[in-house]
Amino acid sequence: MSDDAELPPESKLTRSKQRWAAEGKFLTGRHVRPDEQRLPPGQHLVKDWPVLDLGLTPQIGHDRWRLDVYGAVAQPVFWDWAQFTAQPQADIVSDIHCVTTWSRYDNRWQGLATRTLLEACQPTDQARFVVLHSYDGYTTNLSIEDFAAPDALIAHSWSGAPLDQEHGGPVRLVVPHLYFWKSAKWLQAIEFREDDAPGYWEVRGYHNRGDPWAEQRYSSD
Ligand SMILES: Nc1nc2c(c(=O)[nH]1)N[C@H]1C(S)=C(S)[C@@H](COP(=O)(O)O)O[C@H]1N2
Ligand SMILES: [Mo]
Repeated sequence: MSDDAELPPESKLTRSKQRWAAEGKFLTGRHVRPDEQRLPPGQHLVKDWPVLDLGLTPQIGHDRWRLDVYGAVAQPVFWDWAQFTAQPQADIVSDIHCVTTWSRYDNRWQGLATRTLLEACQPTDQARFVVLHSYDGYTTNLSIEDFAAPDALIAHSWSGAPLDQEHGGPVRLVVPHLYFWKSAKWLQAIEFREDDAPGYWEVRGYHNRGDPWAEQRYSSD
């Protein structure tokens, strides 16, 4: 018998998970970051929660709301509200860092961890990027590793109550380790892609990745 036979089985999914884990440990530094480094460079702390968007606030009732997950996935997902809320729930506390320089600590979110979604939709080996599509026409792009960060989630609640419409309710993405423009409000669809497709702000001068710790604010940074 060769040595190979002794190894546990590997699959596309376990390989992807290993890739996410290897990336993720460098991305979600919050718990290993000393307190005095909790605030990224150039940011200031706020207690309130500012509203920032394109100025359109889509009114999407639970009856009309759908989440479509498609593209480079083995199992496309089309959930209505009942199906979405029946999925395993995550409860995550994280900080917000907006590129306009405000940060807000200790936001408590509930929803579906992006890792749980990845298990459901099974991205193909070729899937490398994710584009979020919102009900207001907004889009934003992420690498699949950033999307899969252990503290990223598709949130329906904040501070124990349904997410306000102005903050993206019924459902928004939350990706705490990147600037907040990556956290799409009024989420409608998640598209998995083999190639990158810069979104609304990414084609208007903002950084393609947006890591607040590296101050990746603008395309030239
Ligand atoms: N659908 C959608 N999502 C969006 C935006 C938007 O205009 N439309 N703006 C982004 C930007 S620039 C920021 S800073 C945050 C603001 O979220 P908040 O209004 O809940 O603070 O949402 C992000 N997500
Ligand atoms: Mo923003």
